[in-house]
Amino acid sequence: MQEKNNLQDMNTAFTPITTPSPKGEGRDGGRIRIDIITVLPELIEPFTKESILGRAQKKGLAEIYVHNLRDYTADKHKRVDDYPFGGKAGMVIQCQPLDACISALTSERHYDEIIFTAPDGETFNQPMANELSLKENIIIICGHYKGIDYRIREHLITKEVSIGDYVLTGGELAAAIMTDAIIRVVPGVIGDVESALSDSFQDNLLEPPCYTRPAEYHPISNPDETWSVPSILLSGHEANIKNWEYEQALARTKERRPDLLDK
Ligand code: 6GU
Repeated sequence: MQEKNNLQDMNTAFTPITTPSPKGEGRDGGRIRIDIITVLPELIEPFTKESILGRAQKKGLAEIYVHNLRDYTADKHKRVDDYPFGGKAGMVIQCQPLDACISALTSERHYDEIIFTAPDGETFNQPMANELSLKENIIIICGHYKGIDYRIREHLITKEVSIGDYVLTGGELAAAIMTDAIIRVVPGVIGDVESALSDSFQDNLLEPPCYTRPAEYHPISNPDETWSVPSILLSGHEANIKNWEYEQALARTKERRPDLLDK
């Protein structure tokens, strides 16, 4: 499949050593499945049904399931957390419901990655999204409260991921961001393959500016003024346009994110 090859090239180009399927697992053209485990399914479920993620599922390119951790607790009051040993503040999610939920999933199919969202994880970026998009089945566990019992992290989690250097109240937004970034690079999800491949960060260059009609716009605050689209974009000269866009991308990257050019 042509698109698949493009994606693999992309991964090879931007991940130092890319072995998408080190043990022969991973996806071979089929759909990607992401299972999200959370105590707040109502926060994340609507997001997975809308827009590009919703369409990817309708097209059969992805499956996203959201599991309520509370459905897996053995506690008669449906509790999933308890006080931390050692007298610290906050609550900790217990082993039992997490073990039960993960076991229920892994008894049905092999998972390539069992991810835990946490501020102390490896920082999520485009190469990680590309790599995860090649997997077949992924679990993402949303962290909450003070955290989860560390034994789950030691024994069941295969990857710990943070989305940046700030602390969120829970891992749901992180899971949503990761799911979005992973699914959108699955071949066929974005109509125009080019558009996923040419994004900022795929080539370590920020995007050039873009414009749409009308070519001349008169702002409401001063209708005598004219905001014009750069004339080169109207020239119809494809090579010159490509060259201009590249120059713009390079200049914007130098100005805003010089660190990307050192990579
Ligand atoms: Cl993955 N979780 C939480 N709680 N905070 C974060 C994060 C994740 N990534 C950055 N901050």
